[in-house]
Amino acid sequence: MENDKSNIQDTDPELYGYMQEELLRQQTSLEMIPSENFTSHEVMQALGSVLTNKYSEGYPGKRYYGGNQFIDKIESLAINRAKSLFNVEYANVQPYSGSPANMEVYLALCNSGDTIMGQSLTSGGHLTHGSQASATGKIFKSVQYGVSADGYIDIEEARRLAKENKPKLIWIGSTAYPRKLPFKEFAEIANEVDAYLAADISHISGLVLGGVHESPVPYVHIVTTTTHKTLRGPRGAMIMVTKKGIEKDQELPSKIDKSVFPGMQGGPHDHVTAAIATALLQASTPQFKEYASQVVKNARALAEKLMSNGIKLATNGTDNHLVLADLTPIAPGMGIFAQDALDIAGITMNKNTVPGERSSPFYPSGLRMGTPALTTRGMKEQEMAQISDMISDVLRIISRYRLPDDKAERIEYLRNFRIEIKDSEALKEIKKKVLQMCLKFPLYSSLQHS
Ligand code: DSN
Repeated sequence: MENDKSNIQDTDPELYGYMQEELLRQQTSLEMIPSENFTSHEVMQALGSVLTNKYSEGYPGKRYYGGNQFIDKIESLAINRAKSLFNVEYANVQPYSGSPANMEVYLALCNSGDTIMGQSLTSGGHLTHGSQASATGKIFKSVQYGVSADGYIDIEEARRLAKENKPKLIWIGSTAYPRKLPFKEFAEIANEVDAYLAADISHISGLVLGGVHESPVPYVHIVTTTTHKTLRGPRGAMIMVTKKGIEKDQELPSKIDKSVFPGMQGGPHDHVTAAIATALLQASTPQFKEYASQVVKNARALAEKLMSNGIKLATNGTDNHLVLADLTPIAPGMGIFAQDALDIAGITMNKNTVPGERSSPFYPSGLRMGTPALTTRGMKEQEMAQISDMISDVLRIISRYRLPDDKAERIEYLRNFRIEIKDSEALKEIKKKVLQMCLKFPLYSSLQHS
């Protein structure tokens, strides 16, 4: 066994070098992918701890292996904090991440071939809410609702589809939707067709705990969430059952426990469970409420300045942590050009489909951007306005490029585009401004956190 002083820097310099490069990238760029965040030293201490060594199949007090007396305390702590903070009756903190968590909900409630309903991927929903590209769209009969021309969830379409198809399970929750989620309206729909209603609040769980987005808990039976987005914890997930869920089906907690283990997973990742526990403690503080509130203020400031710079936004703004820019007025399919050029300028975000997409999911016309990570760095409305100007400048620089109609031509055209922008002096100038801003908001002093 290596001694306690051995260090990855000395024993694996190649890997250490890549890790240092990633640290530098995080420190020197503007991280605007709305599902990402910078977690705390405490969370990283838990992740980098001896808890990674243990196997703990089962649940507190009911393990298959010995030696779990302290893991039991850690998992119970995480469960109790989740129950108390979200005000739910039951919590399972073992799901490895969001997609397995959602699959575990299906496994608890549905049989293959059952009808389920969720928001379509192209209108901002998640793959696991029944997309044909996901196992959930193949195993179940999936019905998909969308958004109206104004970008808001089409509640009447969802109601009609639910009545026509009688889904067993309905999802409400999104990955690229800039507005408040209509939990109450979906509760009425689920009630009308006697469906289970699950809210996937992965993107907004930090906003819910911070009191700046309505909680789904009074309206739905089940809540799933990842723990690494606005919640700012480790990469992991939770499944919760509400009082309403227990009233509908007393067996829900035991169905979900069995579905997570042994249904889908093996041993839980105990180091992640500990990190979830400490992230939940942090999310219970007044500072976290301030953080969540600032995330939303920053997204609004970003949206307002982008719109005043002439950029079209889906729904003309935002209620939450993200903004969906619709670049169709420049040209359909501009998302990929914008994502690549912004990357060169040190601004990280992702191309995305927009409501009424005229291009394709591979070459979409939108850009999804968010404020959770920038807000963790301490940036406020003033920086958001400057960043909006930088984004607008990048879009102007690339506005002459057009996605070829001919699919074969696209690869060559994009290759040439990438060569040209790599040397763009205008983009380099923006990158300098990005760097100056990043230096004012330092992030992590090193890779080591214990
Ligand atoms: N990848 C996540 C996101 O970016 O929203 C969803 O799984």
